[in-house]
Amino acid sequence: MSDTYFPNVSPIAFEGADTDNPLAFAFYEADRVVAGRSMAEHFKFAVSYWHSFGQGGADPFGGPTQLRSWHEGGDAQSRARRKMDAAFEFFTKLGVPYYCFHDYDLVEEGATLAESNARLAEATAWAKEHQEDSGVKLLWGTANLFSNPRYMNGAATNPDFSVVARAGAQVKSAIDATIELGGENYVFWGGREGYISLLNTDMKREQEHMARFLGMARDYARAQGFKGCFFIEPKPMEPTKHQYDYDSATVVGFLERYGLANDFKLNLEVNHATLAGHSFEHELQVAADAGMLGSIDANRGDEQNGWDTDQFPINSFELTQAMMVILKAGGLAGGGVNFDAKLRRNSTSMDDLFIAHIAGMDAFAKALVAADRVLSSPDYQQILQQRYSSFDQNEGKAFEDGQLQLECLDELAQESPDLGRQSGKQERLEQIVWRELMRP
Ligand code: XUL
Ligand code: CO
Repeated sequence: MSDTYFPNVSPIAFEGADTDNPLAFAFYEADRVVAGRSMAEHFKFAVSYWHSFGQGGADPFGGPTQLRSWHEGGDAQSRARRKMDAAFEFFTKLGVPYYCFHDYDLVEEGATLAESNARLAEATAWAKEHQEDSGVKLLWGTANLFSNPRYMNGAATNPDFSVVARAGAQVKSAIDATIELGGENYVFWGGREGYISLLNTDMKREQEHMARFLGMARDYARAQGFKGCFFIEPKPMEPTKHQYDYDSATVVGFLERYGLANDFKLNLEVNHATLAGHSFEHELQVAADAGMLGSIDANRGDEQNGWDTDQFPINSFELTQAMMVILKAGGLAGGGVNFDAKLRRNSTSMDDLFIAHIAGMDAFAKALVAADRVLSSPDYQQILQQRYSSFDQNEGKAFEDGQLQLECLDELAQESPDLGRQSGKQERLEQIVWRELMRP
């Protein structure tokens, strides 16, 4: 293992709940079996290339603060090479099995499409070697269809066909790179796919273009032998005022409407859910109920503002409720847990990057154990079973089976005694979740 970029950090070990060592896991134990699978298998943790190795710390009022040696000196490909060496040293020391990238995280975009493609092909070859040496795998690849000014009016939904074609070329190369690296999934996040003003927007036509574009990408990848899943990552806004992939329910409807539901699932991000006015577990549940719960982008927002702050996840009470949905759904379909999270602007030291990921992995591990205990708790099961029990027999069952007409409901209501006001037991359920989380 190389020791060039993080010389003061040894491979991160599990030390147990009593550890005082910030560079050790307190709860995440890769091989520990919970609900029939190891923690490593449940989560398939991935580090995001962009937040962790890109130019970090910039905000609308000032430039980057997290200055790293791989951002400086040499030509573009030498910077890309050093960045990748640093990234794989980090993945290996942290002990994560996966990483995720956009095409132009691996390399800087060139002056022409041909130059960008050549750079990407070269970096793909380096990544392949690194993957073979380290055993780290690619959870998903994607194309950055939002940073370049050419995408200011959208990529797949741009009103100018020449931009749509350019976006297609970029997706083709990003799919090629993903396949070459054995990527298990391919992601579409449409940050510029939406509108700023309806006055200049033909929404129906743009959405049809988006569906056509996604179908073409799917057909190309399948023809190249790609067996993985395609994920759409919903987000309601930011950077565009209104994005077409608003939330889980919107995307499920879109995929079904355009015949894409067999190949596409959802990649759900915590802070995107909260921007849409939903809890994360709501978004997970909508996807799970549609059989489309594919992957998650782990992070958290800030309770006091409405931005996509992409902070590292730390709230195990909320994560427990998310893990309950994931466990009940039988796990993530093909995906994993990608830390789409960034350090705060003033967290500038190298160990901050390790600590942020370690704390996030620990928070998930604690939540998984608690979620499994809640789901197996007789009290929890009984409260839920009891709540819907009137549909398990007699007229309630006949209603579910479609055997009653509205007149029957009228008759039953006439005969029925006083209507039940059965407690929803929310506080008791929260107590169960909290106690299971606190239990050692
Ligand atoms: C942006 C976001 C993206 C996607 C990949 O909010 O989440 O980084 O995850 O394009
Ligand atoms: Co994301």
